[in-house]
Amino acid sequence: MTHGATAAEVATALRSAGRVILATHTHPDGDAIGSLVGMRLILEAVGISSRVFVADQDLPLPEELAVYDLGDVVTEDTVDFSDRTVVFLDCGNADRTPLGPRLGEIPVLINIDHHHDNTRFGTMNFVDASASSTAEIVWLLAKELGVPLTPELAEPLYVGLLTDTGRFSYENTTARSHAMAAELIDAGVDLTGVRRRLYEDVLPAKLHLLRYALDSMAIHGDGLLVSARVTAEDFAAAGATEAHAEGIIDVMRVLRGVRVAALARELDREPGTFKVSLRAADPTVDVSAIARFSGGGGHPQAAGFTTSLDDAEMAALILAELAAQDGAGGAA
Ligand SMILES: [Mn+2]
Repeated sequence: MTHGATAAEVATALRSAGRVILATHTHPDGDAIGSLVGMRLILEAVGISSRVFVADQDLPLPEELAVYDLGDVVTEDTVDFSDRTVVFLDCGNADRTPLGPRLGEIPVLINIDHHHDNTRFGTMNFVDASASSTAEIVWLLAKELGVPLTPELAEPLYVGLLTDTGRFSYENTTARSHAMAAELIDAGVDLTGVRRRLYEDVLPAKLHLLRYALDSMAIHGDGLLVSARVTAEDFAAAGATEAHAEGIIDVMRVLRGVRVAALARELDREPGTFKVSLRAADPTVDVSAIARFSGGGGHPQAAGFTTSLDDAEMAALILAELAAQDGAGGAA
């Protein structure tokens, strides 16, 4: 069965699941962790115990996400799929998990996600591209399963919602997202605590890295594209890690006239290779199509890919893809 499942069908499958493993994509973000933690609590509330899979390379989690209880985490070495139901959350395709080559061993694989280009790799797929976040879908499933929102459940779901909507500023933010936020806040989310942990308490390394990024900033295509890149050397000089790059692109995407922002970060383990984040500042642009052209993926408004191109080559490629989208009937 690979048809799109309904929320009721997913709820039924979850209720009847015996032993559950919850998994997400590599480099888990706020939505990935918020959805895992939320789903674990929801299953617990209906009497189903689950264990969370996190790839070895992703541990330890970034400190702002490590505060949530994932229970006794399983990794590549300890995971056992026999007669398990595996629930993937926020994972658009099998390449985004180290479990990819082993998915065939999984008897029941429930794929719950909001990426519009999700490859439907589950035996049951619940993909709602109109949801701002996977956390939004998990919140809907909590209702479907009759699980009340506790402060403990509400907070991780709020973190998923807040981070995937860029604090309610991206195009994926809807009335339903705000309605969800209102319910979660009523349920007791510590708004001040979440805001401080995720967006304040900033270490100098983060602002130093921002400085290096802005120093490298270049504007291309008569102002349509803004790019910046931080090298491994910049990371070292700033005393920064990958997590400190979070948010830099949001500083860039607000430039007047810009349609796409691109931030490239050199991978520490692969000198000369850059992980590029793309953001659309124009809702008619689909940056996920640009990312897919280069072997990546994501959402229409936020996507990414990996490249060894230099800044000028990368800019030329992005501008060419942008022109191709306009030519294909997109807005001018
Ligand atoms: Mn997400």
